[in-house]
Amino acid sequence: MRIHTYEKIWLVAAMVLIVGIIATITYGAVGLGIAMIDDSEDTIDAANLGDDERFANPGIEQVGEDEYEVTVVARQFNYDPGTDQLRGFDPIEVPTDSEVTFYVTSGDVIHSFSVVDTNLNTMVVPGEVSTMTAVFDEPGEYGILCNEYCGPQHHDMEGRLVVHDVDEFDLFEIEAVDGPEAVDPGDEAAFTVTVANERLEERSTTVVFEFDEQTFEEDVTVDADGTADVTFTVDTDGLEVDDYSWTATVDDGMERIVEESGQLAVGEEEDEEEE
Ligand SMILES: [Cu+2]
Repeated sequence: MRIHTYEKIWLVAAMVLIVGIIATITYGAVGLGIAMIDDSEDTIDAANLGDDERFANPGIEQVGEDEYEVTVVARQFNYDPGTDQLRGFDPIEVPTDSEVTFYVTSGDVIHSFSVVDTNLNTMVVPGEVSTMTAVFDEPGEYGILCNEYCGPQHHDMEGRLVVHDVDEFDLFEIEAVDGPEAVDPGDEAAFTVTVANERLEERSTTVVFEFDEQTFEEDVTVDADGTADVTFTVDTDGLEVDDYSWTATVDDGMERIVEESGQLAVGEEEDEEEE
């Protein structure tokens, strides 16, 4: 049988197209390493995330020299962390030039976690943990959106991802503030602020302590994954009998607000009783 040359060209072109389509689909499904949520990992109890080891305190953790893990809980209609500070959450903050793995789960219904202008995009299913890894080359800011309809305020479900230069990326926490609850007028009161450095390298920061109208500042260097104490002595001289508030803040250039506050009662002067 004689086949016309044009017919042969069209046959070959059609075969190439078919093979190409199959190859593309196979590569997309297997080659990119995109995993579907499946039964290989245990499910978690979406109704009791407070008891879950990973999701009880969602946030960022440094797990290796250039490796970080971010745990995020999506709920109607916010991301913790992620959603605006006005709604009581911190933004998600990550460093550049590091491998950042996101673990996202839901505390109620199906949501999604989509980082705008990137290819980070996953469904978030109650009971399942969605995992994605990314490396950010440049500092910057991205929006986070939920693109699965999840209820009446679905359109309000958004968040923010802030990428900081890795050299300026600090993870300080105030572990405790130790001080008196009450003093006599005119007495001094000493407050010891315990600062924890959650980076796996030595870091420096400034601790600010405010009491009434007095402001104190002290620089402190904290060992890798360690803590340091800073003591501030406030003077109640000239203060009337009243309750005064104090605030301890760590300024680490990040957007998370690291703060503790409390009250000091400056009481009536009492005669010392000997026992
Ligand atoms: Cu949602």
